[in-house]
Amino acid sequence: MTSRYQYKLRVDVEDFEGKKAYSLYESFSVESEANGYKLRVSGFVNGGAGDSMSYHNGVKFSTFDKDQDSWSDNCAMKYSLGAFWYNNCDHTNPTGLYMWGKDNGNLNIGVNWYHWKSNRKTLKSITMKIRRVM
Ligand SMILES: [Ca+2]
Repeated sequence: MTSRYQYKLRVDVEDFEGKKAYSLYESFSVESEANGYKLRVSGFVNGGAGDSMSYHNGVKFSTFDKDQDSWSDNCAMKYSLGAFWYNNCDHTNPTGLYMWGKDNGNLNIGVNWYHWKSNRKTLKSITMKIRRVM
């Protein structure tokens, strides 16, 4: 998918109090459909948000109807309610529910970035941008 060139990833996070931070990853790629769109992300640089993506490195992409996560159950359907590179299950959930800053309950259903605001606090936005480097 992105294997022909090399890319870096920038993630911007924002909470409902207007605070912002970011994280950079010097290398980002996604493997082919045959490999389950496995995520390759490395080279973390801290822009204040902390590293909540490395936990997702090396896992396949999961959706409600395609469980490729590391949990015995289905993260997308039973825990995070999104679609992402779920492991067991997530440190960030950018496609989770928009909850206007309300806390997640015992699940992780909202938009969150664990290493910035914990997995309880839901965020206003998480923006992921990639840029070709080679
Ligand atoms: Ca599973």
